[in-house]
Amino acid sequence: MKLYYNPKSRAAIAKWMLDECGADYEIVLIDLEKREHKTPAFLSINPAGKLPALLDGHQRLYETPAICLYLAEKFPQAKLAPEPGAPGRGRFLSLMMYSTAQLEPSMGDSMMKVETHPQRGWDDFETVKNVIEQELGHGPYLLGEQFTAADIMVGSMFMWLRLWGVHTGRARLEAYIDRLAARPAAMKMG
Ligand SMILES: N[C@@H](CCC(=O)N[C@@H](CS)C(=O)NCC(=O)O)C(=O)O
Repeated sequence: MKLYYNPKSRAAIAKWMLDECGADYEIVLIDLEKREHKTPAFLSINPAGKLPALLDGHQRLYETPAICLYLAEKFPQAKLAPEPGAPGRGRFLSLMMYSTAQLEPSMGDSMMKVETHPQRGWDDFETVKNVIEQELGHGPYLLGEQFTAADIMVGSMFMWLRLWGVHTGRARLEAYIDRLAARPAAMKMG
């Protein structure tokens, strides 16, 4: 497998997932300043011209949650997703999508200090934090004792926030981020 990567990009999330899977993979470093992500060769892998992208034989993948779901299926022994039909599977899939459909844009609005318009499909960041806190419950992870790809997708957003010096203002979320950051394979950014 080849991961198209730059440490200052969301590809760090896909790398975290690969490392939690114990996968054997090659890094293809993409220089964003040189716009290597807009070359015909890269666009033939991800037509959107964005990182991350993953190549696995003839399979090409883009969009971080799709990459994480693919890897969770490919490495079932890593137990990074509840199996189809297992309790928690529906909540797991929902959280995977929620991470990019609501958490990420609401965090973006908050960072850029722009008003959130819920008719666009996501709520303001405080409301989204309420949802994540509720889903986390007493944890330690979103699915209880089982660490999953949903923690990678959701947790990585809060880890970026922390890197930018912003705290959630929620003790339970901060303790959750500490727990994730302490994992040996945890996302390394920048
Ligand atoms: N929704 C996409 C977002 C990908 C994305 O925006 N990647 C950024 C890096 S973090 C990128 O490649 N930006 C370069 C560009 O858009 O030109 C995902 O999760 O994979």
